[in-house]
Amino acid sequence: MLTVLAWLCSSMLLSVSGGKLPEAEVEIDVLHRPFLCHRKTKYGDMLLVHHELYFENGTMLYTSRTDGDRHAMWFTLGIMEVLKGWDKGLQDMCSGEKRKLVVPPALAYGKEGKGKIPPESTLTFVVELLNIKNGPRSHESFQEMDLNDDWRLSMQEVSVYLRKEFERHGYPPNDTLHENMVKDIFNKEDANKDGFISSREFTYKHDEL
Ligand SMILES: *[C@@H]1O[C@H](CO)[C@@H](O)[C@H](O)[C@H]1NC(C)=O
Ligand SMILES: *[C@@H]1O[C@H](CO)[C@@H](O)[C@H](O)[C@H]1NC(C)=O
Ligand SMILES: [Ca+2]
Ligand SMILES: [Ca+2]
Repeated sequence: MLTVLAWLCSSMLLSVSGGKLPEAEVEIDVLHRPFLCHRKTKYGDMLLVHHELYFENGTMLYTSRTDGDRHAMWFTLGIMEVLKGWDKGLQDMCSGEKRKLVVPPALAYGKEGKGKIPPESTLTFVVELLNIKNGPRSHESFQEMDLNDDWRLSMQEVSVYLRKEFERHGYPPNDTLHENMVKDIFNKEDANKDGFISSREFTYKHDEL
């Protein structure tokens, strides 16, 4: 349930604001490139990854592989759902590819640090990309949701889509939950309150990275 909620909420409901990014760069080292590459990641795509996190001194702080594959994570690229260093460092990547990213503090946890991560830490991530999907804000997703092709989404269409997504992820449908989510989505996304989400309202806005 958490995965689906995170997936829907973060990607459908997130609105992004923010200013210019600092000049800092991510150092990218490709550790493995698969032989076949049908598609490369771009902003707005959903990525499924495994990752490890190391301090500058080489100590590992985190690995998503502790319980087999359970902690692989989906996120949307380019909308600051993850560290800026990831948004910058995981573009043009193939499924099956593995990268080492050296992320300066300005693109990670900055002057503050976070939890066990001290202030001004440069972090090293080893990220393996397992899967790529069309982002929820893509043209393809809109078309998939817009069942009657009138270029706007009704509450009914969003509801049908939610139900399908839940089923696809192996969760039983829950009308109460879906109704609440639809309401929430329309509150945030139906900017002109005409009861429909237009393709313009749907298309997510992100700052230039
Ligand atoms: C490596 O750096 C981290 C963060 O500064 C620190 O917590 C850890 O104790 C260090 N490990 C070693 C072996 O020095
Ligand atoms: C359905 O969702 C509602 C609201 O989130 C929750 O309170 C309820 O327990 C759920 N019902 C089932 C059968 O999972
Ligand atoms: Ca429609
Ligand atoms: Ca509208």
